[in-house]
Amino acid sequence: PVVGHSRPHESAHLHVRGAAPYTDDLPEPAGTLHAALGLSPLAHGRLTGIDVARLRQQPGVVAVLTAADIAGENNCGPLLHDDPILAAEELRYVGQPVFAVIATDRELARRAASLAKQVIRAEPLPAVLTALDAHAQGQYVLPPMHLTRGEPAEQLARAPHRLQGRWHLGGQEQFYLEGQISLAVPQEGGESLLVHCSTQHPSEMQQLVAHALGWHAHRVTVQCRRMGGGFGGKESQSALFACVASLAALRLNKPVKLRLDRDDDFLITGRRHGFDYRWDVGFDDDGRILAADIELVSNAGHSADLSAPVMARALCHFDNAYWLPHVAMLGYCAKTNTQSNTAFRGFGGPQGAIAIEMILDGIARRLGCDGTEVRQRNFYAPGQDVAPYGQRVEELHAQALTAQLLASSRYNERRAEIAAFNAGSPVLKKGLAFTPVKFGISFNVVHLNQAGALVHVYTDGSVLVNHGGTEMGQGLNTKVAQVVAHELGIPFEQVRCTATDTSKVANTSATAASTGSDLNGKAAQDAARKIKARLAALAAERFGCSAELVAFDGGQVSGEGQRLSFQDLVAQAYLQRVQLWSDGFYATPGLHWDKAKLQGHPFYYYAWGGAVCEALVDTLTGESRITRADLLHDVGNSLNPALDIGQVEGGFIQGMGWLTMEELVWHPTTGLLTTHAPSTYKIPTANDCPTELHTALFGVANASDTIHRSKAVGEPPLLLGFAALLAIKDACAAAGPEGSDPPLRAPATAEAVLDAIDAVR
Ligand code: MTE
Ligand code: LUZ
Ligand code: MOS
Repeated sequence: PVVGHSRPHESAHLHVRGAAPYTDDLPEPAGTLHAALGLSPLAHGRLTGIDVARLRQQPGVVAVLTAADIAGENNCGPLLHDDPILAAEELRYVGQPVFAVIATDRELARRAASLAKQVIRAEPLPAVLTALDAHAQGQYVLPPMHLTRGEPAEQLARAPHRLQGRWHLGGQEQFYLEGQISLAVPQEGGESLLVHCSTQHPSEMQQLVAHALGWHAHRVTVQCRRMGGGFGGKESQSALFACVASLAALRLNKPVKLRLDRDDDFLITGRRHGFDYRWDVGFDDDGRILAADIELVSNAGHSADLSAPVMARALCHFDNAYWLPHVAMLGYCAKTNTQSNTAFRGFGGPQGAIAIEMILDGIARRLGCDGTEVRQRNFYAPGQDVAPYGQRVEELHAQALTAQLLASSRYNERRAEIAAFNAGSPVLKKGLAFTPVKFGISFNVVHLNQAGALVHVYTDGSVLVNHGGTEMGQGLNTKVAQVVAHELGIPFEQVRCTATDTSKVANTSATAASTGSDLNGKAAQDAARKIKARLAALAAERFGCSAELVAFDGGQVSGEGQRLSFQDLVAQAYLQRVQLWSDGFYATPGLHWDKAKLQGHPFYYYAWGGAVCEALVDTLTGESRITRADLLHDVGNSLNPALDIGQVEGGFIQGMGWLTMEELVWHPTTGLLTTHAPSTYKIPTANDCPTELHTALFGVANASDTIHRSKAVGEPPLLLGFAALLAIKDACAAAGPEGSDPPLRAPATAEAVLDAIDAVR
């Protein structure tokens, strides 16, 4: 059996040799030109002119593109049409692309583009740089969203205890190792266009490029073999670069490549939304939440992008693993003069769920009891199992998973050991924390939950698969090939996946919401099953048995004591004129969603998890590290445990990085993002990995009929990183008097840790 077994990523041997081609590694067609973007120097302004003549005189410059040169629509926004490709009248943030220079080589293009400040003429306007300022002015990209259940105000008033708070949570840069890039190549004398694009969403790129050109979609093909990471940052925001490269390529009838420098990538594109919270929670003597009232303000940036579904997911994850009988949530997407924030692993889910974790931590400290016990008392349970948005939570794994994790991590014993350590250590303090995860799987926009695949069986018995998903390092192609090999009973090596291509499978959804293998695995299985049924019918004829008795396994096809190799059967099928290729399709069943009321059944199922982290904090310098982490995560029946463990550990470290070290700083008056390179923006390295890291898979089959009863794994483990922040907070608390609740913000940088300790000392 091929499914359920660990095997390396299908390109691992190429990755480690540096031989796997990414978009920038593709051979450049003769005559390829290079584009670079000229960026707005103002956070807000009225654009009055661009000295294009001066740009044209620069060495190597072939053409200059401005908003006026866009034949179709000047928009690359995914939902609302509020995202200009190039600024037209208004400058909206420092870093906004205003013009593109096309030159004979990349360096010359970049040199000319760097004249932006000198050639852009604009009048400055007042800028709004923080979400709270925008909120105070009532400036949003979308109308506010409400989700209410029960009678929160009445129950709050009646609650024996109240906890009120405000909290700020920073955003996060995707920091994909491969930056944004597109190579647009005119075909057939400029009648059609092939775009190689590093994107999670080839179909959307195809649509947006077609709109920008004023073309029908059938003239544009978008291809992506692999990305060097996407993490949500290439779901919508690869579009601007695909559009500029395409507009330039058609204008000049030459291939045009646009590859961003890291600093420009930071300045132009958005990232995870930072959030500001205000909460008011009522609870009983045991720490059970009776009612919660919460306001969430996200920093959307200058345009809507995906801020609406991100906020919807935040609201639908505030409950995390907990029963909230009475709750009122209000979500605002603040419009600021900064990059437009977008998808990032978890898609608002982490920003929703972390709020309840901060609240529960505060409740436990107020009551003087262990945070884990308080959490366990609040878990969804039979009879208390309906999420605020109306969906029943069907698999209640939190209790069993938590019990298993607390035992394997020796949580209770270590609590006592840490208390003893802290009692004897005035400067270095340790902290311990447990947090659970419940993450809803499916796009929270129903129609996006569909996928298609094409499976070709060649006459030598080898198989080529193409599906709508994209490979960004997560191992999707490996899993889909495993599914197809399993279905046809042939060795993994006999199956290959090819580049994602809009001319093969049409109208695909983004590879996002962790649904890649759920959707494309099922679609590919559907295609393989159709071929298998035709082959089984032929084999049944040969064997003189019924088709249901024909089995495909180990490269053999057998029935009634007779057998034939898969390859021989395929060869015979070809001669009998049996169709040896097929399409496949899948649409997730049972989903419905009322987006105005935020009620329905948005998720096919939930993925569960839990983490226990131990932190060591130097209370004099504020430095911290996670010395041990124990992760237990639910992936149903794993399709490939090695890949899944990679996703769990990678997600955890990425979540930990967000909450403990990755800090974004915009200049308070100019609005320039000052942390725009690895020199100033710190992501976790191998050295930040917990000294001791134990990872295990929960191993219970998915109750829902997913592909081989597996579960999506891409995003949920990011939320395991909450335990890192709360372990640091626990260590800070140990620096203060008994029962202190340090106001630790996230990311918990050394400065944040010192501020938190100062506040309780
Ligand atoms: N893993 C790697 N190595 N690189 C990535 O860019 N993106 C994450 C996750 N894991 C990502 C990753 C995000 S944001 C999502 S939504 C899922 O992978 C998408 O892939 P899947 O649906 O196939 O899991
Ligand atoms: N919903 C969601 C979405 O849950 N996850 C996503 O990535 C997404 N992308 C676009 C629109 N809705
Ligand atoms: Mo992932 S944020 O859904 O691309």
